Amino acid sequence: MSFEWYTDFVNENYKPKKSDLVCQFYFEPEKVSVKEAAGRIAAESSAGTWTTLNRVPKILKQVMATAYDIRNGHYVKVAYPLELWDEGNIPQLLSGIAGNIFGMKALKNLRLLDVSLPEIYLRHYKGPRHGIQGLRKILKVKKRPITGAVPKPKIGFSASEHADIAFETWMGGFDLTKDDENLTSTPFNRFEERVRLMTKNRQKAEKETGEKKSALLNITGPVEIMKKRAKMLHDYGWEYAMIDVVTTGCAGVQTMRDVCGDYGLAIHAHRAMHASFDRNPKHGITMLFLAKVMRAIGVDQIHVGTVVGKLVGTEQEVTDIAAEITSGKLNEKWKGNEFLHLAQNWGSIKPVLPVASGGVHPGLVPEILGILGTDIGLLVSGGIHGHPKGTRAGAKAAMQAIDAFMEGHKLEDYAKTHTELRQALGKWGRAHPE
Ligand code: CAP
Ligand code: MG
Repeated sequence: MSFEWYTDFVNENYKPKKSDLVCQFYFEPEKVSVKEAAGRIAAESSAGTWTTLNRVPKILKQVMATAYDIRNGHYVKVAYPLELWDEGNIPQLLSGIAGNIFGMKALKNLRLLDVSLPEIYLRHYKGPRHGIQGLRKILKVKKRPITGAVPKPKIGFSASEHADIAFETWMGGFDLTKDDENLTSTPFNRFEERVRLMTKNRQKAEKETGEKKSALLNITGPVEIMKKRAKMLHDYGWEYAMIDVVTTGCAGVQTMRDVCGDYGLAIHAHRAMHASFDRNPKHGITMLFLAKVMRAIGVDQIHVGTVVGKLVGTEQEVTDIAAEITSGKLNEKWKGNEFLHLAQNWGSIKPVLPVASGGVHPGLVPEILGILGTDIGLLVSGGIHGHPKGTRAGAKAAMQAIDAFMEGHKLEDYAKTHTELRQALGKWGRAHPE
């Protein structure tokens, strides 16, 4: 049974205002018409509900979203008036455009593909504190990918073992070491002790290599704890803080953008739990959308995928996310009937460094850099610690693979004169860990 006013939220020829925030959805109606399904999406994510009402606000028309540009019976844009939004409040935005609508019985599937944030809305967000150029300045790395590694296995080492593995990673030529997403402060590896020991080992590695070294130490936790941990990182001279941005939630990340910003700390965004809502191609929220929200909030680097490694993400998805977080301006893009992204003008919001990680080893470096370019962060973790000669040799092998790519050499040729790389190829070849 169709309900009276859902289709009041549909105007197929609507021309969005400059101040409208626009979302692109994919949807599959269940027992209602395409038009009514589109109307329900716009209504239930703005001012509507399932029945007519006796009393409505005077400004109702001003706060009603409009569904328009319906394509192939499955794609619809929804334009949201600016009046709907609490400036600078991402949780409120998500409660609107990514809230109840995913649970409507009238839809078999619903996927939020992308959002276009108007300048007048975006101006309430800080964006990255440092951005790509700022990170390169911190690490004194001009052109090649910024490299990093997580001690593996991901958890179980004591703070001093962790700091020793970090030292080996730095001595192998890497810029960064990183805590794993599930390592914060455990009985066998307390955050505070880890920070102290890492600080000592960093100084030693910088002295011995003459290179700048840093680390992505995981401060994830309740906000007050994150604030304390960020202060400690600042007090011990670190340049980054790592946050599991999905499990922390946007409110926590927004608060920590302010706190870390005041300390001059760059934010490394790990996206653990993202695949629980972005993997199903017909339902949920895309990683592209999540990455855009995190750019607006202001993380400095975020995981985007590798295409060829152990975790999901097609070449189209991964390269579109990378383009979205690094570009100043993008135009709307469809590939045939397939929607890719909405137009977006990022204005003065800095670019975010795309991070490729997950099953990476030296043999995969040419493919990944071939797909994503070299202006990325490259995390090679199991892929260095699993090297036949250990962590330091593994890091050297990965750096050699990067040099080979930067200088235009074929990996196998370069390996003839570079032992560690030859040993790595001996173990993994160019295998795609799946
Ligand atoms: C990679 C990793 C990262 C994933 C995250 C892991 O380790 O530390 O958390 O890359 O996924 O725990 O699996 P390996 P994504 O290099 O040893 O595989 O980058 O897709 O967000
Ligand atoms: Mg991990």
